[in-house]
Amino acid sequence: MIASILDIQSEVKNALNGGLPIVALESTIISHGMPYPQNLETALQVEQILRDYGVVPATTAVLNGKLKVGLTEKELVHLAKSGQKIVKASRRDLPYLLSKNIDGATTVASTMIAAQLAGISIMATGGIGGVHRGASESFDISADLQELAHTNVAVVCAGIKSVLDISLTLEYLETHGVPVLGYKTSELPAFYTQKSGYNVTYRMESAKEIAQMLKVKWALPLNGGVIIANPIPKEKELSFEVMHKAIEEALLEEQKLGIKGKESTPFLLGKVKQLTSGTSLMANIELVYNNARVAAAVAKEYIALM
Ligand code: PSU
Ligand code: MN
Repeated sequence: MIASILDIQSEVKNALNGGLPIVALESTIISHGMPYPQNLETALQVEQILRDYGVVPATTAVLNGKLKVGLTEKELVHLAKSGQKIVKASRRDLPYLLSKNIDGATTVASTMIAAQLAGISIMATGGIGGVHRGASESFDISADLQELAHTNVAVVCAGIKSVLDISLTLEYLETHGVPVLGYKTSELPAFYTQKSGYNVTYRMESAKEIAQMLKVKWALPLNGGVIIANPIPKEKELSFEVMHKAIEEALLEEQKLGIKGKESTPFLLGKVKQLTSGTSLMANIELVYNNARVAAAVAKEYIALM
């Protein structure tokens, strides 16, 4: 049954059979996280960065009734050009979209699901979803966190965006046994900035150390994901004050407009981009590239231990 739903592209299949390193990539960031054509350029460039490191990219999406692992350039163009018209597909959306033949862009949660089904242990993204500010009223907690609680995929990201409640997100992750590793940092990065004011669970100095820890975790097996927080490069980061102001303004606007649920994250990202006159988009692109590099290194070290 699964074989008729899961569609692993031949390059990825060959890599799996040959024991080559693979990194999974999400597609909500393409359809909902960035405007066209920057989204397409970024999606293609991330794949290229992985290839330059000798790692096979596996971008995931729901297309034509299949959960696809590894996309063609044509499929990436489709996701990039269709933008918001493509359904943002998290865990709850997968069965509906797949049974109805409706295309969907995978979030971190559904990318982890696809990756685990395919046998891929590492994925890269920009930022993960988390506990939203005001969650005690709205109950808005991203399904990404539940997925991290039980699906065995390590997610390289640039930390936790301060549109979210970083403190509550870290508490949630602790409760569910999800380690938050800092790649060469003791402080959790906050997406656009290197600093957040919060500590990671453990600082790691190398991809090898991280790979060794992943191996031990899943050997036990302690099921669930791991966050590998990789700070945006110093020269690319945005000013904390400018970001703080833009985020506060975006949150106010969101409240005024009554935007909730799955529209929240794309709205906040778009608004922040508008308020920072596009510099946040440039930073977002750079941090994704940076995450691809670390994910590539971890994937190579991890496969070497298998
Ligand atoms: N953060 C970003 N850009 C994104 C997302 C998060 O900076 O595009 C996307 C990811 O796909 C993430 C999803 O998994 O938003 C989380 O959405 P929600 O909060 O609705 O679960
Ligand atoms: Mn949500």
